[in-house]
Order: sequence, then C-alpha cells, then structure tokens
Amino acid sequence: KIPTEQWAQVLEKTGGKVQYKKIPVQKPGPDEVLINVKYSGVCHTDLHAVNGDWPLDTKLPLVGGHEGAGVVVALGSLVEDIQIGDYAGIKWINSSCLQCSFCQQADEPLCAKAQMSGYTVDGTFQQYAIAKAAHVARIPKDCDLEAIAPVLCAGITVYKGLRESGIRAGETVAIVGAGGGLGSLACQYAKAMGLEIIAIDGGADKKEMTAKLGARAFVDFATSKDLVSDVKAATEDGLGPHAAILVAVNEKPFQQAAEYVRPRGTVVAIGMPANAYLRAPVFESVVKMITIKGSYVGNRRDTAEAIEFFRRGLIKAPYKSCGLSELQSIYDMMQEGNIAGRYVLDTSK
Ligand code: 8ID
Ligand code: ZN
Repeated sequence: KIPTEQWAQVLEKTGGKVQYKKIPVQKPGPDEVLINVKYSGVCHTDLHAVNGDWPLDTKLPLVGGHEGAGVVVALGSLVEDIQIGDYAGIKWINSSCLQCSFCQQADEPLCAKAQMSGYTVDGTFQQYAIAKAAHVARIPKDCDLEAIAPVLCAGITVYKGLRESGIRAGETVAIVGAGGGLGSLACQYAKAMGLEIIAIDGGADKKEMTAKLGARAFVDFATSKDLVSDVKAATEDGLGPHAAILVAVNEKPFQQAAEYVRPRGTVVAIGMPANAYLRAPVFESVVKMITIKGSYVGNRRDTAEAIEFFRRGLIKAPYKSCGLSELQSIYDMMQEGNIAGRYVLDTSK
C-alpha cells in the first residue's frame, strides 16, 4: 500500500542545507509512473543545484537526486508498457516532449521542454518519486538495485561521453577526475570497451582505486610539475591519449586537455564547474586537428546500453552505502573533494 507521507531531503533555499523531513507522496499524471525509490546515488550535480552554481534556477523547495533505482508502484491511466512491480530507474531526464526535432532524433536531452529530476522537478532523495513512463529506465530483475543506482546518471553519462569521443578499442583515453563518481564509472566503461586508461586525479586513495578499476597509469594533478608532459609520457608512444574525458569539478583541466591529446584527438567536456571556460591554443588545435565538444547525459537508448553493460557484470564500480538521512554530510565531504567513487543512499534509513 502506498503511504500518504514519506521521508525526503528538502532544500528550501539555494545555498542552504537540506532538511530531512516528512512530505506528502504525489500522484502520477496520466503518462507518468510512481516509483518507490529504494536507493539513490549522490551526484555532484545535486551539490551544484544546492550551491546555485549554474546559470539555471532550480525549483524551490527542491527534492534533489537523479540516480534513483526502485520499484514501480503506480501507473498513470495511459501507461501500458511498464508494470507495477517492475524494477525501474529515475534518471536526470525526467521527461521530454518526444515531438520536437531533437526528440525525433533521439536527442532528448536537447529538448527545450525537458524536465530534469532533482532540478526542475522533484527527484530521488525521497521514498516515492515520479517520472514520465517513456523516460523511466528499465532495469532487469537480475540487477542489484543498490549497485546499479550510480549507473543511472554517472554510468549513462560517461558511456555516452566515451561514445561521443569516437575512440576505438585499443586506443588510449585520459579520464580527468577519474577518482570521483563519474570518473570511477568511466574507468569501468572504458575498460569494458577495450581502452587503455590514464587516470588523472589527486591523492593516494584515488590512485589505488583507479588502478583497481583498470587504469594503466595515474597522473596526480596536485603533485605533477608539468601535467601536460606527464600525461603524454604516460602513453606508449609519448604522443598523448586519443581522447580526454573531462569529469573534474575544476576549471584548470578544461584548459589543459587540448594540449595533451594527440593529433586528431578529441576533448569531451562533461564536468560543469561553476563559471568555467574551456581554453585551447589555436595554433596547436589547428595543426593537430583537435576536436573539442560537450556531452550531456544520454538518451533512452544510451540508458538501455549502459544498463546492459552492468547486467553483464562488466561494471563493478565501488560505492559506499549510507542512509537518506545522512545526505548533508555527504555534500560536506563532496564539497571538499574527499569522496573516492560514489555514495548511494538507502531511502529506508
Ligand atoms: O551530462 C553531463 N555532462 C553530466 C552528468 C552528470 C554529472 C555532468 N556531470 C558533472 C557534475 O555536475 C560535475 O560537475 O560532472 C562533474 C563530476 O561529477 P561527479 O563525478 O559526481 O563529481 P565528484 O564525485 O565530486 O568527482 C570529481 C572529481 O574531480 C577531481 C576530484 O578530485 C574528484 O575526484 N578533480 C578536481 I575537483 N580537480 C581536478 C583536477 N584538476 C580533478 N581531477 C583531475 N584534475
Ligand atoms: Zn548526475
């Protein structure tokens, strides 16, 4: 039976602290489903929303969260292709119009009417959350709901970013911010895709973790005297990686990557530090024919593919478990850059 009240983490004011309290359970609209969120990952995007880092306002009061894995408990009157009891996931794209030219080409994240979970609509830091049925991630019954939660944003996003880079099996990718949430998933997807990995991040914990996840080399941004030459030197032939996947929350690496990717190399910006700019030397970018691009989450097909890698047992990223009630302390650790991998919240605690 669906309760009328539930536990949630609510942000009343941008820049404030989240409050753990009881709020009403909402009812799904005709084309929506209600999901009993069992677990939700905590993404740095949720912290950007709290801090008001981006030039886009959130709804307020806001229930954040967009990596929610759970069970379908109610269906809108028009919903036919998912059943009560199915495993499902709420991801960043909560809904889109499915009619505009972007949606028609399966670029749903680019839809002007897209709603974002935990940003423009309430997300997964509550026990019952709503999304448009067409956009809900289908999760096979043999998947562990806690372990799969980080796939629903971090996994989909880095899988898409690796695909957007055009990199092929056997080539080398630099993962910048490799020790964080997206970075740890990126290491696993890159390994599963047959890529050589150079991990870039700071500190012994992250070095050890990324080595376990399959990275061949580690460059420490905090201690390297010349990061550009250290990254090049970490490749077999010294020419630099074929692609750089930027998932750090700091402007500096967005201004270095174009210098160490090899000729024809691709720089993919995914992380979104506040007020940051990409920068590249024009001369070298031209004569090396460098590509620089952004990559934003993934569509429904990317979602299904990223989940399928997980289902096959190829994605084993480390996560730490804690209760929904502890969210503020996770934000405090994240703000300091002290989390190796991802935290996943259990909504029953
Ligand atoms: O669709 C998208 N483009 C998308 C989707 C999901 C998340 C974008 N994001 C964005 C988030 O909003 C955030 O800006 O990706 C970024 C990374 O999210 P995350 O992985 O959840 O953050 P984290 O766990 O805090 O990891 C960040 C890592 O960056 C490292 C930190 O040490 C940490 O491990 N880092 C920093 I800060 N500065 C670095 C530097 N100079 C660095 N790593 C290398 N070099
Ligand atoms: Zn996210």
